[in-house]
Amino acid sequence: MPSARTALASTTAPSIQADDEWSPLKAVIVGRAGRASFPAAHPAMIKATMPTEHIHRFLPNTPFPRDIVDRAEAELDSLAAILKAEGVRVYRPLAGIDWVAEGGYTGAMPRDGLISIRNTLIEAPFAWSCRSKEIKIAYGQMLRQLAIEDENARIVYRSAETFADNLINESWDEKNPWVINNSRPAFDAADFMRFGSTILGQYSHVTNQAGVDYLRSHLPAGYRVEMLDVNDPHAMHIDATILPLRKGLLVYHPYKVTEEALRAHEVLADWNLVPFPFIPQAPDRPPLYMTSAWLPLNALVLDGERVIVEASDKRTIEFYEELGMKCIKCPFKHVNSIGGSFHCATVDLVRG
Ligand code: ABU
Repeated sequence: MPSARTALASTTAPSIQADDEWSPLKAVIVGRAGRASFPAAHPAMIKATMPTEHIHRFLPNTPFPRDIVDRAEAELDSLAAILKAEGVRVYRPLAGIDWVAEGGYTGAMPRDGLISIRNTLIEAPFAWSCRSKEIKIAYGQMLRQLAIEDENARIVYRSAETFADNLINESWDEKNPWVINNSRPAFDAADFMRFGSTILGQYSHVTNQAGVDYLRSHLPAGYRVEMLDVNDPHAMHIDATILPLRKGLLVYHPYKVTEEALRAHEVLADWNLVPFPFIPQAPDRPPLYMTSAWLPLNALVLDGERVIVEASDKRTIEFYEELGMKCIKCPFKHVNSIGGSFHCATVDLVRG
């Protein structure tokens, strides 16, 4: 049986209270890989979003290589230890889940499935049906605990309407750029970034208009979603496209978004917007099965002064240090291999 390990409750601290990406991180979820499996989403969804050279691997009952998953699990444990040492309260999901048997993916990428906005934690209505049980299975016990710890915490679970599965856009082409239609709400939480009362998002192969409307309908009062103009024909997740390092300073992927598009949003109008200065190189191994090489932008900011980065990535460390950040180094290449980096592998619960 999987075992649960959650942080001990504090009777006074909030369990959910965060609405930006840079205020001091006080409590965070760090994922666990479990027996992670290539997600067997609809082939058209895989083709639209995954690296061409790995598309053939995304079949049912296909675990990621055991050595990669074991190392990814150890890297996630190291990240959790680093965060605890930095004074952050860390929550972990159930351990040892067999995602191959579940027909699922992994518990290592909670950012895709959960977004915190003030005291509200919203479960994403995943477009990929193979991910539909991910939060319930790995995080259900934790979410119940968070609600018990803090009577002001509000958790929005997926509604029944979001489980219908006729999302494939059969006429996907240049005029209809997304592989999903608008037949039910769909979004991945990682298609949104929080800037206080403004949340910037993108439409993508996993986020449709009904999903954006659904998110809007569950926001606390005073919060709004604005959609960013992004140039990414394979769009899936905005968290390797823009990275706010602190209030007033944002790094962006210069091939996917322009300074003009960013500055069109009032919340960024007077920010220092800095293009990432070089094309990141994928490591020789392990393979990046599910992402581009732009994971240096998928960093986790602790407080506008400290940021967690891949330990071996000297060029990114130098760049972020030039921008005044202290880089905390953590090896994470095996987590990268199965789907993302520090931002993907975490959900900030309390900041400020
Ligand atoms: N989930 C972040 C991955 C983004 C990218 O592949 O660039």
